[in-house]
This record gives sequence, C-alpha cells and structure tokens, in this order.
Amino acid sequence: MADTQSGESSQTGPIAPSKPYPWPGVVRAYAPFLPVNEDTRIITLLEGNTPLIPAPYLSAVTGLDVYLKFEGANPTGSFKDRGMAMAMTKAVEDGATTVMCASTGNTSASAAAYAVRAGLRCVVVLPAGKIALGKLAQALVYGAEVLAIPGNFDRALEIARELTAKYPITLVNSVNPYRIEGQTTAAYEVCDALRGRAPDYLFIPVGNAGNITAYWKGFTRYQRAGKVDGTPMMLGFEAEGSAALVRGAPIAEPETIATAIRIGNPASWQGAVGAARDSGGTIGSVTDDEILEAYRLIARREGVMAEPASAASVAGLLKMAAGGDARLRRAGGKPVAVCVLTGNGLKDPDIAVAQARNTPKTVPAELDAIAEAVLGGAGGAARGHGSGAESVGGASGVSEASGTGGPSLAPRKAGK
Ligand code: AN7
Repeated sequence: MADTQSGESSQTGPIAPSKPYPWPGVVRAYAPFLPVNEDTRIITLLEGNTPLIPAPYLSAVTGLDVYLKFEGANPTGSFKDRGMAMAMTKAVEDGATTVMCASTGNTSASAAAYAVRAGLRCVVVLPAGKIALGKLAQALVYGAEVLAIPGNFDRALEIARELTAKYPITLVNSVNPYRIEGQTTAAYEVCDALRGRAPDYLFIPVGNAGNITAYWKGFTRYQRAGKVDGTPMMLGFEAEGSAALVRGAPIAEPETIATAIRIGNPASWQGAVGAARDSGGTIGSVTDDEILEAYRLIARREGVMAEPASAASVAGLLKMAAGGDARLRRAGGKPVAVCVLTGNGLKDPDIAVAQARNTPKTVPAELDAIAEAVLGGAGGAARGHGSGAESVGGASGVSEASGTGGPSLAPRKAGK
C-alpha cells in the first residue's frame, strides 16, 4: 500500500526536475524500464506526459484526494498511444511490413496513426456499427484499411489472432506484450506527478483488461526500482452488461453504451484478476446509467470531458464512496485516489450531444436579442439552466449540474 503519511500531493511548485524537456515521448522518457537501447529507432508521436488533474468536486464528495489522469490528451486522444509507440517501435525493429488489430475504436485510431509514422500498412477489423464516430473518422483519415464485420469485438479479435498467426502480419492488440510494456508508462507518470509516491487507489475502466494489467505491472516495477514505497489498491470497473470478469465467465453478447468496453471475453483476464488480487483490490461493475451520470458530472463539475468508457472509473469511485465501502477508509492522512480517464470526450460526439441536456438557442444577430437571452431568463438561457432541475438521483446521490442561477449582471458604471 502507498504511504499515506507522506501525502504531499499538491500540484503547486516547480516541475519535477527529473521530467525530460522537451518531452520525448514515453519510450525515450522511460527507456530504462522498457525493451529498447540507444540504437533503437523509436516510433513516436510524443505521446504521454498527460496531465494528472486535481478534482476538487470529486474530492469533496468522496473525502479522498482525487485526481484524474487525463489520457484524452494523447496524440490520438486515448491511452492506446503509449502501447502503440512501443509496439510499433518493435514491429519496425523486427522488420514488419503490415500491422493488424481488432478494435472497439481507440486501438484502431492509434494503430492507424502510428503505422503512418512507422511506414507500415495497417489493417483494422471493427464490429460494424459499434464504433464511436470520432474513432472511425480517425482510422479512415490516417489511411488505415478498415474492415467492418457483422460481429462483436471478441469475434474480431479471434479472427485477427488467427490471421496474424498464419501470415507475416504483426498483431498490435494488447495481446502483443509490447503494448502492455508501453502502457506501463502511465503508472510511472502518475507516481512522478505525485512526487515519488504511488496513489492509494487506482480506479480504471476495464474492457479487454490490458490497461489494468499494464498499470499494475508498472506500479510494482517502479516499487522494485525504489522509485516509490508502495503500490495502489487496483479497482477496475467493467460495464455491467459486459462484466465477464465480475461474472467469472465470458459473455457471448456483451452490451453497453460505452462501446469502447463492449467486450465479453477479455484477453488479459489473468492479468486483471491478478492485479486486483495482489493489490488487495477488486474488479467491479457499473451500470450504463452510472457511467453516464459520471460522464456528465466530470464535464460539469470538473471541466473535463472524457468518453463514456472512461467515466466508468469515476462511476466506480462514486459507487464505492456512496456505499461507504470500508476499503476506502484509511487511518492517518487523506488517501490519494487516481481515476484514469482513458479517452477524450470528443471521440463520441453522438453521446456527447445526447447527454448534454442543453441545446443551442437560435437568436437573431442583434444586441437586444442577445441581451435578452443573457439577462432576461432565470439564470440565463444561454447557460442552459433554464429548466433548473438537472440533478439526477443516481447511486452516488450527487448531481452533475452546476448551481442554478448565476452571477448578477447589473450594467457597468460609466468608466469601468
Ligand atoms: C476509452 O480500442 O479495446 O481494458 O479496441 O478505448 O485495456 O481494453 C479499447 C479499450 C477503456 C479498456 N477505455 O481498456 C480498443 C479497446 C477506453 C478504451 C478501454 C478501452 P482495456
């Protein structure tokens, strides 16, 4: 467990002197922990170095010191870029000409981009109609060959595994061990941002279970290297309709609005179970309603827009905190909790617009009309609070709406 006494995790003060500048991407930044040497040609888009954002609202609600690891700030908008930099570096080293992946969207976007940098042909196999619009757009614009199948992710991965075993094509799903190696860098970054300590709790969405496997590998490796004293309790969350690990058996027809984690037979099953067991944590599940509530809440209360699957980590935190889970109680000091936000909210514009609860109000391009819209309504219609009542009675008992009403807007005095 992390040392809760040394909890100086404030984000003020100088940049940690060990942080390389200019940022060279995750493989160079953490080369001593990764399978590379001075001669390795590193394929990178300067991924990583993503912000660990303090979350004051979530901290107040849960009584923990909560941070959001915002992986949406990576070059293709998700954590996949860490593993893809490493996997693509090794693919080039091994003389690959073609890479392939199955994907719920983010892996395909990342593979497509990094294949461009590596000069490799990229083929992606996707479940037709179940890919968020932004991710599909990325794979197409980066120039990947996109194959859509009438089946789910699990079937797409089966096919990709078989095909790449039979032909000289490199599989860049997280069953490729270099993907996991690259993704360990997120754990190192979290510890570095906390100034050389591990968080007490790590909340993370779970789909194919590669990322929770990688974080745990990273935390334990950093501890063995003497970089941190402890390791966090690992708390992974699947979507309820796709919660194979929680159920203890694969799910043939996984469902969830969070299409990124619509996965019924996680490839890194043992890694996830091992991380939960060895850290004293657990794999739990959250419903689509809980995911969407957390999704709206982090946007409206913290100013951070992540994709729905990412919000599963925050939904898990809120669920455990609201349930008074004994595991979140620690003697001495305020425990530090990190929620991993795995992907950018812009990935899924359809859900974003549907969840926003407000719509643009069409007004004439006239001062009076705008003034009426800004000053006239209760709280201001332009802020989208016309109806006032936006709190929802979810499991967490907290509301994603910011306060109704607004600052008073009396006319300026002359000269001000
Ligand atoms: C935003 O892109 O599996 O448990 O094919 O895109 O490591 O699978 C994506 C997974 C969480 C789950 N959050 O991570 C894919 C894919 C987001 C994701 C996960 C995914 P893993």
